[in-house]
Amino acid sequence: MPDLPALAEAVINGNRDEVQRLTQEAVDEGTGPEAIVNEGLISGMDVVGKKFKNNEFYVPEVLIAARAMHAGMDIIKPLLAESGIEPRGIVVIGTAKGDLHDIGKNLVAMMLEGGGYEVIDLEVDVAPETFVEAINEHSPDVVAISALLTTTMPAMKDTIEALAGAGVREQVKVIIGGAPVTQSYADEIGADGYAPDAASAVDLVASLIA
Ligand code: B1M
Repeated sequence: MPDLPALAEAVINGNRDEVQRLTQEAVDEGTGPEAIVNEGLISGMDVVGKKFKNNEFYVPEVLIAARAMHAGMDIIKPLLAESGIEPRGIVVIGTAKGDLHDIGKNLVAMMLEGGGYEVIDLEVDVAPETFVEAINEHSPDVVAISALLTTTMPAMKDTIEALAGAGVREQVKVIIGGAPVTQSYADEIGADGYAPDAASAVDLVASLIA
């Protein structure tokens, strides 16, 4: 029997070698990739997200757990592709134009990947037209924009307007976040949602594309 609870525990503890070993063991024993992802890797990241929300875990622990989760995903990804299992959704993410802060955005991206979503990361300083191009290229369910500067928050509004101008606004849900961002700002600029932290962003995406 593959030990998927132990795999989840190894993710929570950020033990990359153990995650690799237990993932490979489960594959060798014939466990389906979906079970390994859902009952091992995602289940572990789920706990990490909850601990982060409750201030039991801080940024370094989340980054280390995400790195461990990725080590398992590297083994599973080719198998998922072969078995034709679809991701829960596709999210295009980036920081707003002019903004170079990427630590929070990376956390959100990693938690989303840990939650079973395919994430297309446009990195930092992403122009509104680049978001439009990414929608046309990847057909995502959600566009996620992060901003850490009050001066780059207006670029989130510009992005939403650019999506509308290009006729793709109705194809996607737009979520925003970052330290200076609020729910009322999201309402003001017509975003579909706001999340205060990375774990809440995963819940938000799930609720928006359910
Ligand atoms: Co900058 N910086 N910085 N900085 N920096 C801040 C943000 C600042 C608050 C510092 C300060 O003055 N006290 C201030 C902004 C003031 C403001 O506008 N209100 C500031 C400034 C002014 C600047 C520069 C202008 C400084 C200068 O050059 N004069 C400059 C701007 C560069 C640019 O972007 N164009 C600048 C540069 C930098 C560094 C490059 C040195 C570095 C960034 C390195 C990097 O990201 N690779 C940096 C850093 C590290 C910070 C602080 C110290 C930390 C930010 C961080 O990573 N936090 C920050 C001060 C502080 O916060 N103590 C500061 C940890 C991260 C996990 O949190 O990003 O909030 P956060 O993400 C959270 C949530 O917000 C949420 O989830 C995450 C985890 O739960 N979240 C989302 C984030 N994105 C989300 C998206 C979502 C949902 C949730 O959905 C889409």
